Amino acid sequence: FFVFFLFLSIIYLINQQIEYSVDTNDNEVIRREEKHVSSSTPPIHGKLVEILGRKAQKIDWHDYAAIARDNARTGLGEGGAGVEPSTQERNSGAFQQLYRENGFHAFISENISVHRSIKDIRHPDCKKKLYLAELPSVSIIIPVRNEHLTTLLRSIYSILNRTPPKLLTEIILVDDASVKANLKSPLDNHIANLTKVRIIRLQKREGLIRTRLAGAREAKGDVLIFFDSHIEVNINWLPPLIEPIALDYKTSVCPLIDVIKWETFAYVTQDEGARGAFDWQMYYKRLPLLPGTAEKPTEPFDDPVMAGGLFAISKIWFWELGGYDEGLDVWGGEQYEMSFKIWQCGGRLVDAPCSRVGHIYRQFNPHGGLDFGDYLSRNHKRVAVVWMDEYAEYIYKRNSRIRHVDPGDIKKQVALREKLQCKSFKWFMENVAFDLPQYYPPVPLPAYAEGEIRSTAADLCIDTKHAGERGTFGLDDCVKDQQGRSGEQNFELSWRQDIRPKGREVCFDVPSRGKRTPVVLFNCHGMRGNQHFVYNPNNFHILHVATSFCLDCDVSSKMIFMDECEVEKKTQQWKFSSYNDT
Ligand code: UD2
Ligand code: MN
Repeated sequence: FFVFFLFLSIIYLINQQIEYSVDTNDNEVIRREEKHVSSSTPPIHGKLVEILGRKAQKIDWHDYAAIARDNARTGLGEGGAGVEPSTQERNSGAFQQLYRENGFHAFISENISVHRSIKDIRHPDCKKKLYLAELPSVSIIIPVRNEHLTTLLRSIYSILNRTPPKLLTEIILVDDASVKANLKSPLDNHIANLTKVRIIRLQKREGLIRTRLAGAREAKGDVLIFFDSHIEVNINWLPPLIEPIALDYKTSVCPLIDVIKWETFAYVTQDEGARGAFDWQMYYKRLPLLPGTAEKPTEPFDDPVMAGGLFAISKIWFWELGGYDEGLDVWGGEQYEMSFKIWQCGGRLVDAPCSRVGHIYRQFNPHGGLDFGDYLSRNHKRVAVVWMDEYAEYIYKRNSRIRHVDPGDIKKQVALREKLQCKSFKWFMENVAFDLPQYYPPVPLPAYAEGEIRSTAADLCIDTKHAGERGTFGLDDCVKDQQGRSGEQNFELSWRQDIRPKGREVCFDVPSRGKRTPVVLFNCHGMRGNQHFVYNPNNFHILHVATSFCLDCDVSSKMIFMDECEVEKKTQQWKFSSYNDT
């Protein structure tokens, strides 16, 4: 018995010993995390955890010498000013060629220093903010497909000039098999002088998602930051972006995205932030900030969906989440995949308003990608099937291409969701994107009125003739058969109380109040304002609520405009094909 007791005691002591050694190990958290990381990922730095253990001393991270150098700069485009092309430049073949290749006026980039200064447009309170003295190191990953050289170089120098060197491990450019003739060797020559910048070249085109993955696999920093290849970072952008990650490695952070205008390269604000979302056709959308956010202008706020291009994530967390789905091709959908899995699998996504990064929004997508077929529908299908549960049906209802496209092999993604015990999409909709259905209802609500809008003053109908944004329009002969003619006379007074050509995302918009003010088409914002109309079936008026003016017309010139309402005026009386008064 004694021997048996001794044996039990020894077993007990050994157990205690093991537990004790685990409990007191400084790297305990890291060890636990390491277990989740696949063996193909690089070794992990212990730094994130070191920081958590230390007293959180905060410091002012501003580089005042760099700010002074920026302020002293003079020249074209400095201070983030826009540069207008001369008429001669604008008419040149090179100017137009560069626009076609890039979807922005890359020609302007040649006239601006790659070291230019930008304007500090942060909220004034950001200038006083302190951040943790110990922050993790970062690897910045930039996919590059046929980028314009000086625009790319400006992205790189803006980072090198405005990032604390001790936090910047490296900038990794990943060239997605670019085919631009004058890109490769000038880029190599430049980079040869920059110790922290390196380039990985892919043998064949992989699309931006696998290109980012290739960079992430090589990254040595604690935090991965993904950027597009046409950005400029603003003053002190990095500390606010990574502090939330130092505090909780499962928090991922987006900067506020400013606009570098595609026409002039002017650096301007978009607004003071919004919360990212989507509609049920999978278009990226923005929701207003929640009440209370504006009162704390320097504090990170929850963001349901990232825009996609610019964000920071702990390297450990990125690989725990399996990185990106490698089955996503070319462009698009990855912002949903990453956002949904961050939230559903126990993380958090925030926007840090004191971290601002400018981005050139292109006028069109110059990447092509025809070899990949309908990659966007396939990407959306993969995301919907893996992450959206029963809500995927709302997507399929709106877009049958997504319903019918084959998502390919999704076993790995499904297994990951299972392994991490990720929450349902219902949870995401109820807890994170809880106000989304208010703006983008999953089940479409009925329109107030539909069909043609016929004037009672003459046998004429409103016809937008497929005009684009900012387009004006007027009256034309009513189309008897909607299929037979080239006009666009089929409208909807939607449940949002805006008027739009059926199936399109442009709305009647009245930007000002005054006699005979024109009506233009504008991207629908769904926020009423300038796009808010109501129909009165008793006097047949179409009333613009904000101006209290009525839709009016001139029969001989076939023009339409807004004017003071007059009850008996025939030119202000309109009939929809159908009106739903419930
Ligand atoms: C937005 C995102 C972008 C990405 C995309 C959806 C922002 C500011 N930008 O589109 O990052 O999330 O939505 O997927 O949120 N590229 C390649 N290979 C390709 C195509 C593109 O490497 O086949 C590179 C390209 O050089 C650029 C980046 O990927 O650096 C993003 O492409 P983009 O700038 O054309 O996308 P964008 O801004 O329209
Ligand atoms: Mn971009």
